[in-house]
Amino acid sequence: MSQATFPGDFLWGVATSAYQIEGSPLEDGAGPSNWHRFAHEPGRVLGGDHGDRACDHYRRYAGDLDLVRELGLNAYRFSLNWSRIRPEGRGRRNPRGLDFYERLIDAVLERGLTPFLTLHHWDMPLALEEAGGWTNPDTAAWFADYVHEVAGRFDDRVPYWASFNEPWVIIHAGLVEGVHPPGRRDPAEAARAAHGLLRAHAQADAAYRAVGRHAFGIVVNLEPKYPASEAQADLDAAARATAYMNRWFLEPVVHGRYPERLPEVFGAHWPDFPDADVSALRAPPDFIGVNYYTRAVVRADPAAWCGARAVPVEDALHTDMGWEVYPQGLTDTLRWVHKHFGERALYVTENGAAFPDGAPVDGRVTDPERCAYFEAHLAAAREARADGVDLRGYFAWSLLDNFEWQFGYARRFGLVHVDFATQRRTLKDSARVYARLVAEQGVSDRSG
Ligand code: IFM
Repeated sequence: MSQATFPGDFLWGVATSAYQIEGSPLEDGAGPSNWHRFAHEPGRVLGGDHGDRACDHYRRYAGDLDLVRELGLNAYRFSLNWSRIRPEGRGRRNPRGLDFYERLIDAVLERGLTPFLTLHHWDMPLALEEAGGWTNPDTAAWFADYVHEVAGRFDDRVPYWASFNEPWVIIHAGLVEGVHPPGRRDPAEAARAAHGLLRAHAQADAAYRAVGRHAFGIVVNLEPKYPASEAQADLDAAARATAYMNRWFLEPVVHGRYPERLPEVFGAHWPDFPDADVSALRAPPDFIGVNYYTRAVVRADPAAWCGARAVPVEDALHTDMGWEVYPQGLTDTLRWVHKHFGERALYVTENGAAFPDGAPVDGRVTDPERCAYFEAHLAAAREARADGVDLRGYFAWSLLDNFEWQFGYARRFGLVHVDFATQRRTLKDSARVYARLVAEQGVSDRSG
């Protein structure tokens, strides 16, 4: 890919999230989050890992942002830990939490980077989870109150605001699979919690717009579902899986309705939401952030969730997460969002791959699969733009190797290798490749 095909004001960045990199979760008056407690429960996270230290970004953020700058990028996506700002999630404020994010945002700006802020990337104040989490009807207002406060403080410096990162994962992993907090398997509770989360998005949208003047949107993880055959049963299975994973959050937010096939997925567990409650979920975002990693090929199977079973794709490269590398899926996904959810600004807010990198040798980490991954996915993004998709930015996941949730530190997604014992950072080859691909596009920073 040698020709410039992205405009000069395209955002080229890396993405991170608070619990995965910050460490120091209780520092400076912060309250515990649900993830803090969950990770400390025996058996929840591989190897008993937790985010107490993580990448120590809470202290090392300046050096980490220097790396982003050194790579020639012009944007940085990160999230706030709500529990630093409101230790109990509501009521009492903790000014030192806001001060940390002020230092962080100013450091982002000082390096000519555009801040892209996520308000909720999975870590919820523990007190709120204990009060019922997203199923508590008051949680939406508490979230909106927190959003109002941080928007009032930072909107003069932050042009991009995302309410949630991957709401589907919050609900599916937390309440269907039970592998994230609150760690239960209860489909009826999942449907109610998703509804509460969507109410929170709508209320946060209103709270933001009362004080903010910039772009407010949402970030979803999308995985195109391809039917394993043209048989009607497989086509239906793919449609159900699409409704569940790809439409569940976008349809209410953009169109004020649930996907037609969603009640079919939940069967008797689907609550009878009044029409007015569902249409009130509509809060059209200024942008949609798309997190893309892989695809699924599905076959009808009445015994499987959604009546759809993912079939393994042989002869394809798979990452350390077991995810097939399938760049065409990114083009297809961006086209699909553009077609079904309107001509609004899209950002690839996450894209990347975990591979079992070795330790640095002579200051170098060779990760050819990840280099190839980024080359192919940037080409796929370019193809979507050529088709008329209004794609305005791309963020690689992730800047640093970090705490990969239930897999702890055993899955490495970073462009930068982290030695967790010494906290030494080493650029991987993929960081240099990504930097070169971006440089070829003629990137411009905030100053020019
Ligand atoms: O690490 C996660 C991130 O927090 C959300 N999106 C997917 C990434 C890789 O699993």
